[in-house]
Parts: sequence; structure tokens; C-alpha cells
Amino acid sequence: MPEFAAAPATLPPGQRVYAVGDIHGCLEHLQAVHAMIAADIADRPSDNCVLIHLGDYIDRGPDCREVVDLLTAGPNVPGATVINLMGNHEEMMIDAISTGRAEDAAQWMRNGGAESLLGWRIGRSVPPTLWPAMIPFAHQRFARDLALTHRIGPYLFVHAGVRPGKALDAQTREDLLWIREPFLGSKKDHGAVVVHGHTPTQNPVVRANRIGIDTGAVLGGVLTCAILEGGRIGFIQA
Ligand SMILES: [Mn+2]
Repeated sequence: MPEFAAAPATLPPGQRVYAVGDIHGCLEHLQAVHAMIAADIADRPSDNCVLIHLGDYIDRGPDCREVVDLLTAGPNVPGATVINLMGNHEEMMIDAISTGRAEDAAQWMRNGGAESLLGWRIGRSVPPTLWPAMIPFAHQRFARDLALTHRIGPYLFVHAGVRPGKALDAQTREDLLWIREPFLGSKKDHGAVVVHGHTPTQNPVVRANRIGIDTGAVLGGVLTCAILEGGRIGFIQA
């Protein structure tokens, strides 16, 4: 059983959340974390388990297509309802294949898009205009249909964070997917404890107003899953 510590907020009784940080094509890490979550649920059954992936499934890492395949099919975690959120890398992919602007394709390439394209057998010499026809439609639809945020009780789950001082329902897509400062250093109450990825740190960060769980799996770190239950927080890492 994972070790638990005091969390910055309390979920209603019976509710358990597993939140997974930035994956970036690290299929083996993801499969290992899913197996540990499945084992935890088998060990400590609960009627209301939600598994949330915080975005950035693709780019930079080795198995981007396989990660999207796995999330499209649904992970093998019996007993959990799965929510997949959008990351800025999924947004870059969508823009690169839908706006027709060379600048959007270039932006994606600057941020590790080539590794994703290789997963779809799209070499560096293939022009961006051909990408939409070569990426499986199910994968394009998966990326487009991702939610920006998910709220459970006192927690808001989102890829990057929120703009401090702005109401949660007035946040921009840009901030939710991309923000670093002034969110990371802010001590303000955001109206919910924000559970996010996007900015890698060696260890998970737990503060009064936010929980950061991007531990840089693609940079040689581990993939982190935060477990929230009652007033406690625990971690699974692989
Ligand atoms: Mn990100």
C-alpha cells in the first residue's frame, strides 16, 4: 500500500482520484503505473475511483503512437473511470494538422513533434500538408476531444495551471495549457487546489494551492501518479 501524507484539501468520503503526470511517449512507464494503480484498486477496492491523465501524451519520447493507442482503447485499470485532459503538446499537434499554417507545423517540430510523426511512420521529408491524411483519424479525434479541465470536489485538474487572480471559469485555453509563472510561485487561493503537470521537477510538489506531478519521465525521471483520498495524498511512481 502506498504511503500517505496530509493533502491540501479533502475529498468527499468514498471518492478516490489517481492523477498521472506528463507521459511524452513513455509507454513502459505508463504501463507500469497503470499496473500499480490496478493493483492498488484490487488491494483496496473503492466504488468511486477516477483515473485522470493530465495531458502531454506525445512528443519527445520513444512510443508516442503506442501511448495514444493505449489511451484511445482505454487503459487496463478495472474499476476506474478514465478522464483524459489535453496538454499543450496535443494542442500543438492539432494546430499543426488543422490550421494549414507553416508556422504551426514548425512550432510543433521545435517541441518534439518529429518523434510523434515517426511513430505514425511520417518521415522528416513529408510536407505538413500530408500529415492529416497519414495520422489515424481515431488519434486525431482523440486529441481534439480532450477536455481542458476536470473538477472533483476541492480539486481542479488541468495540464499547466491557472492564471492567479482570475476566476476559474474565466481562464483562457492558453493559460490552462501553457502557464508557468506567475502560477507556480503564486500563494493565492485559486478557488480550488490545482493538480497539474507541464513543469518538470525532480519530486512532486505539494503546496496549499497546487500539486505539481510532472516528474520528467521523458527526461530520465519517473512517471508520477498522485492518489487523492479523503484528506490524504499518496504517490505511485515508475
Ligand atoms: Mn506541457
